[in-house]
Amino acid sequence: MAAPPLSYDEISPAVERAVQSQRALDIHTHLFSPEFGAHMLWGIDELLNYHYLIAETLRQSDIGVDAFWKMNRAQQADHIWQTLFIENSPVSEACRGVITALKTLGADPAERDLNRIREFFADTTADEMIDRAFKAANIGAVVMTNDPFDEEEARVWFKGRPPNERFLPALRIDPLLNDYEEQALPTLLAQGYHADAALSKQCLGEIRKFINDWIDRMDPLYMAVSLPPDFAYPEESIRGELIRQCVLPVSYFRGVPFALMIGVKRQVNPSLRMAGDGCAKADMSALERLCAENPNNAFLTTFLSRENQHELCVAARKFPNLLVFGCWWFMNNPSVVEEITCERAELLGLSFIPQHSDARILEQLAYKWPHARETIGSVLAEKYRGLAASGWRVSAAELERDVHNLFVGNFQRFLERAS
Ligand code: RAT
Ligand code: ZN
Repeated sequence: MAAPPLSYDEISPAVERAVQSQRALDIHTHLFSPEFGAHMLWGIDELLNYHYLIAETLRQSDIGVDAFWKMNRAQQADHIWQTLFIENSPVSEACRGVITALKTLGADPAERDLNRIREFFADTTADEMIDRAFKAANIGAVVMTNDPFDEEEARVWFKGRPPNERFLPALRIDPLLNDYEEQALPTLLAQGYHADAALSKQCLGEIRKFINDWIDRMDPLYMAVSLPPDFAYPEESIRGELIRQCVLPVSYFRGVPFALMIGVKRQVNPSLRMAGDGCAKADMSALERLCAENPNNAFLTTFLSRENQHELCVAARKFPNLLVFGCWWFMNNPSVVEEITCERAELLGLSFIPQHSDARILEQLAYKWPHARETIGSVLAEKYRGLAASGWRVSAAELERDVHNLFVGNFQRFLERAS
């Protein structure tokens, strides 16, 4: 017998329960497992030194950029804390995130005593913090961002795939597609591939082999690239050629989806280093052409500009081989997440992935997921209440099914179909 439908008043608490209790798969982060040594970032000083917070600090503090970069990590953390949390109220999303993370993980942010908070972190091992952060976020696994062009990281992979079921690989190929001659070519040569600057026929074969070899080595869930707002496709450029002749065929034959993260303007202010990137509206037709010309390829995508979000939903309606994911970076603010999630639900039903964390520092999981669940839960509750008002009542089991699909199932099915 079918489960009884929920009454109107039961809908919101039932959605809340389903959203809170569903274990998520975090499909894009910059986290690393302990096997990657110093790549794994965790602890209070790292949490404060998040590049989102560095940009905010340098707007408010009297010291200049150069003086900031001359400080050591702990001094920088002190300065960020003093500027953003003591001399001002920490209302930005990235600041509030630190507060939520501290509270969720068991430190007391209300005391405002950074040294006491440091003591709390000093008593915890990395493995314990992984357990705590994953539990606080209610996630089963995170997908890393794995760069075969990073020498130190590559060294870990050459020793063999770390057998860690909570940290899953994604093959990131930004240097290949965004800076072929300066960044990718030297690495290709150093790793023994007969590549050249002219992209000869032999070179293209070698690059396909490079991608294939790294897929063998990593067994990644997908391969990914971040792209500028002026990304065009097709295009007579190194990037255009490499996508057409190398990435798309390998992605198709190996059944490894290609993720395009579009709209980042790298280094708008280089003096801010990693905090110096910006964003702008991109041309949706590049993605539309990719999907239309390659109906048997699987594409994941997210855009960085708010101005692209509505047309992205419209594009996704046209292409079953396109799966939209997350509210990326500058989009990951409650007001924008609410707007985008609403827009997606209205145009795509439940056939999207509402969020990934993009966490760089382990403890960020303990705020990014709770914040995301809060907003996604309230948008979904409103949608189900609207349905009820129109005469359709869902059961608790149906709600759980839907939330499972959003947080895990849609991605898993997409990967299965691609493979
Ligand atoms: O969100 C971020 O931390 C950015 O710095 C980027 O790393 C971005 O998410 C990316 O994947 O390029
Ligand atoms: Zn990212």
